[in-house]
Amino acid sequence: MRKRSDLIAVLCILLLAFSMAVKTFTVNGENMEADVVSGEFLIGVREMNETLIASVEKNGFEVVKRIDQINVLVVKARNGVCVEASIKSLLDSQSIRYIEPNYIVKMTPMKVVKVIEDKGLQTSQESRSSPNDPFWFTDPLFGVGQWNMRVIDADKAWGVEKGNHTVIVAVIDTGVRRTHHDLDANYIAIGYDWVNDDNDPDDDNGHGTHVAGIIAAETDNGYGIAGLAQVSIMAEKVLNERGYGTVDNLILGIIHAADSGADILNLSLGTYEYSSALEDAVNYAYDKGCVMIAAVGNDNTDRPHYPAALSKVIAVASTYGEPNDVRAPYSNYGSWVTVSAPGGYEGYYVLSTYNQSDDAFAYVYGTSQATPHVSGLAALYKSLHPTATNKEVEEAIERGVEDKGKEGWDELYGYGRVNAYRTLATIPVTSVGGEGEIVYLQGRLNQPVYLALLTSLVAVALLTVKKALNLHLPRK
Ligand SMILES: [Ca+2]
Ligand SMILES: [Ca+2]
Ligand SMILES: [Ca+2]
Ligand SMILES: [Ca+2]
Repeated sequence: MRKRSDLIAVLCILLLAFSMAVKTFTVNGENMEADVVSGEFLIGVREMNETLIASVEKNGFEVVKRIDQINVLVVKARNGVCVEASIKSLLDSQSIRYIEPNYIVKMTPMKVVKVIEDKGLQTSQESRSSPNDPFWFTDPLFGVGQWNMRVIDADKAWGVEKGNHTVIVAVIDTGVRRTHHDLDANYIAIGYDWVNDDNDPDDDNGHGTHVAGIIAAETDNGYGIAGLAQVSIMAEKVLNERGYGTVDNLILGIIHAADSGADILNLSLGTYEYSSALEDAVNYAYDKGCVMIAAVGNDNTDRPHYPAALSKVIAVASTYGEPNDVRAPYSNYGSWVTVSAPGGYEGYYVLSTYNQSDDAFAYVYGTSQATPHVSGLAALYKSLHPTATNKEVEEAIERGVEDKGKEGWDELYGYGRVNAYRTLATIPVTSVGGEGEIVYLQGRLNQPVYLALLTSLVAVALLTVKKALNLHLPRK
């Protein structure tokens, strides 16, 4: 009897060793590992019910979270359980769609070049230059100021639209320093900290605060930098102080942002592992009307990086330089790239808000920095055309690009490098008014004012209803 149980234990350990073998793959000739949370799995079920949960628990798993919106259970193997055998037995059931490891996601690594403080650098708010933010034209270290905004014609775009606070952008990242002096006017506290399980998605890393400033730092306040869009910014903290997180928390952040009424989700993060549950979450947010924008990654490889490589997500590659920016050498590439945007490199770093103090700014580069330029542009377009669907926002961004590299779409730049002014000034939205009424607008800017007014009124009414409904939804 003893012998038989020993044999089962050995078999179990062998099976376990096999199932937990670290997956390896190659990037730039270097072997990389797919990191997972040991013993944790995501189970996609056809229909959530108590019988099913009981059967999962009977098979040796503890259900730690249930994500009803996409029918996913997050489970933990109990001590001494033969994981491989349990998974095999569960997969035999018709009611289970998939079982996958809880993968580790990482912020798209950013290189912090230098942190500075803007104390005492304020210019007069009445300054005639526009914008009047001191770092727009120049900066203390490299002297190129906000080349990244100039190259996409942000200042010309602001002549068309500066942004509207009814539009919400969710920064799904390491959190945001909400007290930063160049962010606080645009921050709204409706996000969540999934890492520490509290109501304050504060930033203990710096990455999320830098991303947030590119999208929505306060422009024309005579201080710091100019952000691309004067819209509302919320934070979902899914990455810890080192920039690491888990797929289950990323999923919860995406779903919570979508349920909180976010219009645009910025995802400067990812994993090289495909996850069905992550795709389910992206599809959920997409069906709620969210525009999702993600970084292609910084490893100069064509290996698909998720969620950027998912079809419903806009994948952003990185450029640098002025006046003729070119592909940044670290940027990933491939058939899955949608567009490119300034992410910075040697001498041309992206200057934005940082978490070290309420006056801190940092020079950084990476596809993490390219991505929020596209999120900011999506927010401006949504402000100008409040009824535009996520598909229409994406099309307007793609059609407004400046072609780079090989003619037409290519693997390095996607459709091309985004241009904020061209997207706002020349790309009409095809369906305005909703309720199946299609109004084709040619030269949106020349339309009578009342049409624009009507559109904004409808949008404000819709958002008010949306927010009123959201107030009654549970947080988790
Ligand atoms: Ca402020
Ligand atoms: Ca917190
Ligand atoms: Ca500013
Ligand atoms: Ca091209």
